Order: sequence, then C-alpha cells, then structure tokens
Amino acid sequence: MKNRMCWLATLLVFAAALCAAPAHAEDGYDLWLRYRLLAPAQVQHYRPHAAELVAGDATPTQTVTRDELQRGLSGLLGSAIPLASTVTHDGAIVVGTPASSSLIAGLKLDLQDLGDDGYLIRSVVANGHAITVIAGRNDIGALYGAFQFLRLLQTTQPIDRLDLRDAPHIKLRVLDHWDYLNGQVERGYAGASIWDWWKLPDWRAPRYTDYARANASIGINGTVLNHVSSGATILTHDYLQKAAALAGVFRAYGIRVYLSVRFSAPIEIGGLKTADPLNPQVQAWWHAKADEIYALIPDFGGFLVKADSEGQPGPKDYGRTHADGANMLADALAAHGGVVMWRSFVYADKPDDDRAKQAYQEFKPLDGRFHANVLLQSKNGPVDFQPREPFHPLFGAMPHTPLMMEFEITKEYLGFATHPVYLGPLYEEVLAADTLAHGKGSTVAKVIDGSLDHHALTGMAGDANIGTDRNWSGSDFNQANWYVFGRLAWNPTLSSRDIAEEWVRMTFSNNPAFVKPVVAMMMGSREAAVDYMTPLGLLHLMGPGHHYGPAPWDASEAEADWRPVYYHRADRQGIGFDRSRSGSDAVDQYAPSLAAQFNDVQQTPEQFLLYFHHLPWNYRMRSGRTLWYELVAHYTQGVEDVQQMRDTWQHLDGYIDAERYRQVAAFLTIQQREAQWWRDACIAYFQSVSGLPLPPGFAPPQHPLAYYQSLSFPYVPGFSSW
Ligand code: GCV
Repeated sequence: MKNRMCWLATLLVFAAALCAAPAHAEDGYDLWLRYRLLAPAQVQHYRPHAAELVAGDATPTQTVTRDELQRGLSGLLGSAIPLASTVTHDGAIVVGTPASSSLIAGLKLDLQDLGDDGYLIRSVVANGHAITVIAGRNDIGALYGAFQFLRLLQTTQPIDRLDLRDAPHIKLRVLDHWDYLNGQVERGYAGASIWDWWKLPDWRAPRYTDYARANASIGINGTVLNHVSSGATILTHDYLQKAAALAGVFRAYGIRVYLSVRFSAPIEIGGLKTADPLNPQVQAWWHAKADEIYALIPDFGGFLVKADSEGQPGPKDYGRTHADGANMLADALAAHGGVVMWRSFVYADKPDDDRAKQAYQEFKPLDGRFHANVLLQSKNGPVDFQPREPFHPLFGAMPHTPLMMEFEITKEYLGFATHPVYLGPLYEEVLAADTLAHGKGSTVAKVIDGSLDHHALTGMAGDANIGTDRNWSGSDFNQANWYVFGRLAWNPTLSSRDIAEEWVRMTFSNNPAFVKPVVAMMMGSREAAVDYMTPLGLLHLMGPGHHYGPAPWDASEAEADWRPVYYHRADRQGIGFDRSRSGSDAVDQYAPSLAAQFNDVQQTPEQFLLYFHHLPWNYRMRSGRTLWYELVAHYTQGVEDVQQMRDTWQHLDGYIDAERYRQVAAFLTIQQREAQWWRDACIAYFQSVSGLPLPPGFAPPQHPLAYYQSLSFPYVPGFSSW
C-alpha cells in the first residue's frame, strides 16, 4: 500500500511537472520567473512549508500577490497550493499587511522601520500552527516579499526557519526606455518597442503584465515610456490616454509611469511663441498639462528631461539656467507629488578643451538651486557609458542636490546583444568607488542612496534593454543586466557576484556544476570586453554613430568630441588624454585627495591610465613592460578570455535546454570573432601611429589596417538617422 502511495505521489508530481512545463520550447520569455519544477528532494523539503496560502484579494496588488505565489509555488512544487481564509494547517503561508490580514495584525510584527516598500518574512507560530508570514506595511511590500520568498525556493535556500527583513535603499528605481512612438528603440538590440502605441489604449497586450511582474520581482517601481529626445506628441491628449492605459496595467505592481518631455512642447503643441521657463504663459501651460496628466494618471511619477544637449531644446535657448528649466517643470508637478529627473548629460555646442568636463562645469555651480522635487540624473561616467570610465565627478560634488544614477543596461558600447557581457561588475565598480567627498567611505552608493548628504529623494535609472524579441533582451545573458540593475537599485551594496549566482539559478539551473563556471564566466566577461575594446583607460574607439566595432582611426563625425581620435590622442610619441593639471585639469573636478591621486601618473590606477594621462609608448608600466607592450598584451588577453568563455560553455552542453544552450554558443562564436576583430583593428591602427614593431610572441593582425578601415555598416540596429 505504502509503495502504491509513493508511486501515485510520483505520478502526480510528474503530471504536475508536465502541466508546469512550458507549452513552447524554452525561449527565454519567462526570464528569471520560470518557476519550473524543482528536484524531487527539494520538493519534498519545501512542500510541508507550503501547505496552504492565506492571502487577500481586496486590492489589485493583493490579487497579483496571491496569483504570483500560486503560480510560483505550483510550478516549483508541482501541485497547486490550496487557498484558505485562515490558517488551518502547519505550513501555511500568510501574506499581507496588518490592514489586510487580522492574523498579521495580531502577530504585532515589527514593521515600523520597513518604510513604504519593505517586507518581513518570518517563520512563526500562529493559531497553534507553524507558519510562514510574509508581511509589509503596505501591499507593495508584501508583493516584494512574495517575490523574495519565491526567489528563496527558486535558488533552493532553506525556508524552515526564516527571519528576513529588507527594504529598498533607493526610492525611485526606474527604467528609462529609449523608445520612439514609431516603435524604434535607440540603442535597442532586442527588436522594436514593446509599447504598441498604435493599438493602445484599447489593446493592452498581455506582455505588459509580464513586464510589470518582471520589474516588480526585482523592485523596479518606475518606467519612463519614451525616448529622452522624442518629440512633444507624447503630451497630446491621445497619447496621454495611451500612457494612462499602461499605467493602469502597471499600478497593481507598484510601477509608476513617467514621461520624457520636450522642453519646447509649449511651442510645438501648445501654440505658444516661446518655451522660456520664466514666461508666465509657459509656466501656466505646463501647470495645465500637469493637471491634465494627473486627471488621467493619478499616480503619475513625473518628467525626465534631456535639455540643451545634442540638439535638444532647453532653457539655455532663452538665456536661462538648467535650474530655471527644471524648477519650472518641478513647480507644475509639485502639487501632485511628481518629480523632475533632469539629466546632466550635456554636450556644449562648442566643445572646449575637454568634453568630459562639461557636465560638472554646467551643473556644479547650480548646486542648491534646484527645487525639492528635482533630481539630477547623471550617467555613471563623465563621457558616455564606456566599457570603463572613472565615476562621474558630479557624484560627491553637489551635496545640496539629490544625484540620481543613470546606468546603461542596453549594451550600446559593450557588444550589443551578442557579446554575453554581464554588467554587474561595472555597476558595482562605480557604486563602490570612493568619492572621498566627506573623507574615506564616501562611496558613490552613499551619494545615490542619500545617506551621504541626507537626501530623502533618491533614485537610480537604467536605460532599458527591452524589446519585442521573444526573450525580451536580445539574448538570454542580457536578461541578467536588467536583473542586476533592479537588484542594485534596490540595494546598491549587494555583490554583483551574488546577484549573478541568483540569476543563473533562477534562469537556468541550480546544478552547482553549471552554476559555478557560468558565474565565473559572467564575472570575467566585462573585463574581457574592456581588454579587447578599450584597455588601460582608453575609451570611445567605436565606429561612428552606430558604435559597432572598432574605428580608432575615425574622424568623420561632425562634432570633434564624437570622434575616437579626440579621445585617444595617439601620435608617434604616445597615447592618452592628458586630464592632469598640465592638461585639461579634469582631475580637479574630483575631491582634492582623489584629484591629487589622479593627477600623479604613478598613483593613477592603471585601468584609468590613458583616461588621465598622455604617455610615451615606452612608458614603464608597473609590470616593468612598456605601455605599448602592455596595450598589445591587454588586447590579446581579451580575445583569449573569450576563447576561455567559449571553452567553458562547450563543457556545459546538456545541463540546460538545447534552445538556449545553442543560442548562447552561437553568440559566443560571434563574440570571439568580433573580439579578434577589435584586437586586430586596434593593434593595426595604433601600430601604424606608433611605428613600433609588435612585441615578440604576439600574433600580427589577421588583415592589414586598410581592410579594417574599409568596413562599413549601414544597417546597424538601434541607430539610424531618424
Ligand atoms: C539617448 C549617447 C548615445 C545616444 C543617447 C545619448 C543620451 O549619445 O549614443 O544614443 O541618446 O547618449 O544619453 O542622451
């Protein structure tokens, strides 16, 4: 009899597994929320702790929380979890808030310091039963807790004696979509825009809900729907209704909608003759527009603005400052609780001696002049999302202004969709960098989370890598970059390695024989890209405009400071941009002790060497080798690292589904070909400039320089002359 019961139970698990299995092949659509059946031992271990679910459905957020737990637990454990109105068994899971659940209220949990979005997960005894409670002060905290609880199971962590509490360190955790209303995505390598503006507001694609689930699962709570440089159409009533429809889908998941606005909108769609921020009619127009938006979207987040940069209109068109422009918009939103995220990424019409200095020069003098609901959104580095840059000198330099981080998730400069480069180490490097603004330990993370200068309004934005590709991000590994962005926006002190491991387990497999080498591969992938693209502090060597492939020789761009030759400054004598005090003096935009370090070539970390210094080719590196030798060695190392990544992956065949395995293998092949191209083209070019022979033992480029220079790419994704 016992045997028959066991057999029956096995059959049931098997049948449930079949139900939980996808109707389609593994195609990456489910992201890290795959909820596939766990190994039998895990199922056996967890099942007693998932005997029933006590969850409310009085609000949309409560309903989606309950649904997600049911969906996740039934997938992972192979059978549906019964719903109960109160605890009747050991192993019940109770989710909610003191307001939604009298049981939670009765437990008198210490929820006070969890803030609006935090949660607590605890094993307790209630009604005489051992249960797990997932509680927040608000519904959204309980939803975040539910996702964390599922993550514990997905990554096979123990759940029998839980006592976890967590709350986000950063208030606004936002994706910026560079999506145009015609469906094109700038720097998009994953297909077209997922917003089907044409069919909105009537058709709300199911994908929008899955987008919201994915974001909520990692704590993202805002989305800027349209491109920072898009026109004013998004602010017309028709399009606001479309945006409102999306906001309606996202609301239950705690995600607010924001819009990028064009500074000249009052002229373009408002019929005014000016967009001068000090003009009362302009101010009235924006106030009325804000009222109109909030009537449609009561929880609207606010505006993102790119002004006076790369041809965009802005307050400087009227002789006003960025603060005048930002404050005028902020005032229009203030009564409704909205914010302005004003970008510091500016290009002057006439670049002075150093493009990297411009944002600091324009914004530092404005510190303290922004209204309370303005955040200044700065890219992580002073130039433009390069494979490696020092942190932006504005971090730590504007104590009276909330500084918001902008990371690029889409890999404009790091191999598009096909180079499996994990950006976690890049983000972590920047967040952990010490600004020394208030002495040691003044990290960028502390600037961003507001703790350094006591700001309550804090934010982190990521330029999304999401499109209509079935796998959302153009490749499975690019999903990890969306994931790590969200996790670090929640807590910028988390380790990118831990996050990588979490992601691998949820996305692919918990088998340590798979997890360990893949995490190692991911952790080395960004350094490999730096090596084969822009080692030793070089940057912006990419092809003109489209940024695909190497073109260190290129001088075709209209603006001097868009050209690779502007950045590397290589000549017969040496290479690098002198930003020391004898050069552009960009070093003095950093705190004095850091400036002194960067100013001194001996103390400058070699990873930033050619960012701060112009040095002779025979300069002696710490290794004792010449700069030229070291440069060639780095380029070569990058290619070898990619070969190593391919070898690693080759040994992993059979651990995961064939569909995703094959795509990663194919993309690694592309990456290796392109890494070799990068190495060879850059070495061929720099050799032509330096006139030096290749150091002994290094293979010469596969083709002459003229071959690399002859390549052209008219149809690169994510870029065109729109
Ligand atoms: C959204 C760089 C990128 C552009 C991007 C711009 C910005 O110039 O190449 O694609 O445009 O930065 O961040 O505004």
